[in-house]
Amino acid sequence: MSDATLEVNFDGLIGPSHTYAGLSEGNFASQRNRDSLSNPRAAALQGLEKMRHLIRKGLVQGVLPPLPRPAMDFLAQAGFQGTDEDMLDSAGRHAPGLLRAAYSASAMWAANAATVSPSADTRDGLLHFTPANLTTMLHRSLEVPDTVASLIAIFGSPDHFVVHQPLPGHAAFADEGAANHVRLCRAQDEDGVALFVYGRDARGPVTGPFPARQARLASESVARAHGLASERIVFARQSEQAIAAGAFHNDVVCVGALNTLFLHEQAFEDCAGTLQALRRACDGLFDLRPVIVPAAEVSLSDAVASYLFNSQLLQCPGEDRLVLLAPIEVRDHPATRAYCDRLVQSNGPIGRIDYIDVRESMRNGGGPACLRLRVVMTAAERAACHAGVLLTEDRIDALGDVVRTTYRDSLSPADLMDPAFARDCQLAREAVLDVLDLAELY
Ligand code: SUG
Repeated sequence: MSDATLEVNFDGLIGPSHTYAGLSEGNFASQRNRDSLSNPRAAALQGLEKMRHLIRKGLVQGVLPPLPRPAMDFLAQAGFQGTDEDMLDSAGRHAPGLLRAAYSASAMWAANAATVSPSADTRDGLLHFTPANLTTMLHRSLEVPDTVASLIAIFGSPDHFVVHQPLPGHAAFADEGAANHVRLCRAQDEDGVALFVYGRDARGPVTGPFPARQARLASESVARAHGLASERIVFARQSEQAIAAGAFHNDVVCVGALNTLFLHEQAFEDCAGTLQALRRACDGLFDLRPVIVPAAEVSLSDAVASYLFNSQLLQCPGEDRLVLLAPIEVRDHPATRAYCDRLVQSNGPIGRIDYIDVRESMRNGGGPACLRLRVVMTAAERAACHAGVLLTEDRIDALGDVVRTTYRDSLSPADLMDPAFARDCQLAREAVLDVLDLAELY
């Protein structure tokens, strides 16, 4: 194993109840595909092939398990009583929206699981996680306790890791995790600069048509808890225009890696001011390399439709320029395809685009970057985390076998009424946990 400090991508394994339930206001894909048929088996296999792709590039790849669904505790809190079957039946008849939320597989979008600060950046030299409270969307808020349990099971060693409590579950602290955070640096083991992007101030008026999911107070609280140096932090406001165009998270219009920030010119309320603040924060460490995509070349609407920026920006061994791992929708969209062809021909920091099929997730508004939580880890930290979640191709094959034998290949929200499905979901998840040596999470 390499002794270098590396970025490890932990992808959320797509769960057996992946559905198009139309649960996310302001997420156009989720709204557009509401009630269409999903294919959980294909979804999970697409996710696994993305993980395999990174391993074959020589990167370290991790996985986070799906959460227990249906969330029976939530249905009990919502007042349903009796056996599990009674509760599911009654929820389906009287509150189908709650049943959809209870079955949501939205934890697959691991970029929303937590905000992560590597040990190179924190005052105490430990690797910090703050699990996101996800207060804005009901179905996403249900992820929190089980995500905390997964993170503790994987990053439990107190000599290396701190898993904080989520922020208070109030709108003033609304937090969507790493989807609104970018870490920039010269090399992974050196001091970094943290860009925190928020959609609204705690008490700010609601002006746009859709919820701004990240509150400034949340970003500030996470930076404080992680012990980041104040001169190495920038807080930037996401543009209202971007949110209104369907960029419900900043990672739909911006992605960064090392000293490169790839962004749409309308990503921030004040693009020039944000870049100036970032240059100041990077001063003495490295030169920032922004790659700004003009609206005249790719409109916000093209960016949201294709998910150009919801790509993974990867430093691959043996390659001197970064690789953009983009969804195939970028290749199939004329404006973004043309832009990407020009991008790689230019002399900029991005040298290649790889296209990947994560269509099932895309149809719910989740691209390659949504599916992964980035954790920059030293060799000692990799050795201290739970080994079962660090993937080899053999383990991916084993997960693929579980998916092929236990996941359905067709699911509609109406199928959630089938009481047998709850048991199928539980058995599938337990088989996944066995492969990852995480039976303690049963
Ligand atoms: O929170 N979709 C997710 C997509 C999250 C994408 N993540 C990042 N951009 N990092 C969301 O809106 C839709 C579920 C449904 O409608 O069934 C959903 O939750």
